Amino acid sequence: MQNMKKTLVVGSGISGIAATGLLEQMGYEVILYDSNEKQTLTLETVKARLPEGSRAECILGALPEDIGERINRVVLSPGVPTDLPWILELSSAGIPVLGEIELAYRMEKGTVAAITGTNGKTTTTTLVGDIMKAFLGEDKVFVVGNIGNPYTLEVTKTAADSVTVGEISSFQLETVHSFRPHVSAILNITPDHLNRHHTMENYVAVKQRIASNQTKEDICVLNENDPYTEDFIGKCSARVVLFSSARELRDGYYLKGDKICKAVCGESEELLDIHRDMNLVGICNVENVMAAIAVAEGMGVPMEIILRVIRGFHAVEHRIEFVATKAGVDYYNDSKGTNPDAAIQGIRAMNKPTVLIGGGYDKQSEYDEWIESFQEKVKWLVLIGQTREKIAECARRHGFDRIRFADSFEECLKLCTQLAEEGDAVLLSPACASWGMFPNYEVRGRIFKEYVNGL
Ligand code: UMA
Repeated sequence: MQNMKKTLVVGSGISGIAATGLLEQMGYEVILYDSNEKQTLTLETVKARLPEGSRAECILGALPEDIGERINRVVLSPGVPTDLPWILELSSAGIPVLGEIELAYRMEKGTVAAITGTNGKTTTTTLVGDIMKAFLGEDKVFVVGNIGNPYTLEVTKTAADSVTVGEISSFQLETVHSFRPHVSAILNITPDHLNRHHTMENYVAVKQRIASNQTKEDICVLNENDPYTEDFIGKCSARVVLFSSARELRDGYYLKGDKICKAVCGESEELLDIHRDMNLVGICNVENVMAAIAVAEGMGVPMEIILRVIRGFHAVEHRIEFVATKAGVDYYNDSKGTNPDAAIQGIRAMNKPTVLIGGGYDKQSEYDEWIESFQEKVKWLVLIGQTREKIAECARRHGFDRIRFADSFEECLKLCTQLAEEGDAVLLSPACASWGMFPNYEVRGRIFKEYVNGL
């Protein structure tokens, strides 16, 4: 009887679809469920996302009452809160609830490095991935997780000599149980996702789960200059390796003047000059680079390879890409922010008052969550394109009215330079596709960069 029960996969986004594919490949039967809160899905659209040949049963909306009788396991997508009443009910009925990351990890054959933190995860993960590829070869390294590539999509390709580098969000850490990276890193912890985790204490505890199965044979890289990660130093079960952008360390990686140094028992050596040897800017990127060095060394990569990759590493083009500082204003190109979710990440990455460029082609998106993420950070919203009225109307509904319209991209860029004051940032992260004004987002981003560099 037990064998006839199915796995309930919750969420039909990229994680849920990939998890369904993996489970079916392993011979399990799947019910793919999406509560479809936003009312944007139909059964046909969900079925069209399924891997070819999938026999998964799809359910949208409300779950049938007898669901507990029909399943023996629940696999959650990261975006699904773990404290929904029906999940708690299934869990207290003895049905195991695990996340997509945990499901994949149980099939992992190689070694895992995992990176979490409120900011800098994607840059650090990408950099560690590049370093590992330079060391082991492209086909032996899998870069997965919150970065946008579900772990369940890649894990069957892993082997004893492969390495998986995971960007792991707090959402994903909520549902890991046996996940044990050989090297983990917590880059920093600042208030975020509190609507999901409710308190800062919960959020910090969830981040620390990245190391909860580690032992002294493993390594946990921590930011010595962050109160929450610093507090974890004495409590972490792994061997701790520190980095600091604020002070010299006796052991670990630190910034001294313009140099990134490494110290072992008080003996220190210079590794990099942050201006000459790095193409990334900002102290947060110095921290990301130090963390990446620590993770890669922990994974056994020779320093010479690590430094070579760092020297050639550039920010991902069009993704929160720093362009230049002009008249004290930092300009960022996030032209790849073509939907509200991606554009929310762009706003999150800003740490100063921001003049934001939004609008473009109408993909029938809802802009509420994007506008809510403005909080105190966005000081002006300059709108272009087909969606500008719709976005402006949505912004006003949310109490945001510092809005300006521009009829062309050129007019918009001029307006931004007028509105931005010294110490501000200008961010192109439109939450819309570029079509109608540009052939694609790359062209939009390049025109933005040319304009900024010409200022
Ligand atoms: N859904 C339900 N019930 C719910 C909530 C959602 O059925 O209670 C359904 C939605 O209707 C939707 C689906 O779940 O159809 C979406 O699932 P998801 O939100 O887990 O999204 P995925 O497409 O699977 O993408 C997820 C991550 N999304 C989130 O954590 C919100 C992606 O991170 C990640 O790249 C991907 O898995 C692969 O691992 C995005 C993100 O915004 C980039 N992450 C947050 C961040 O970086 O701050 C944590």
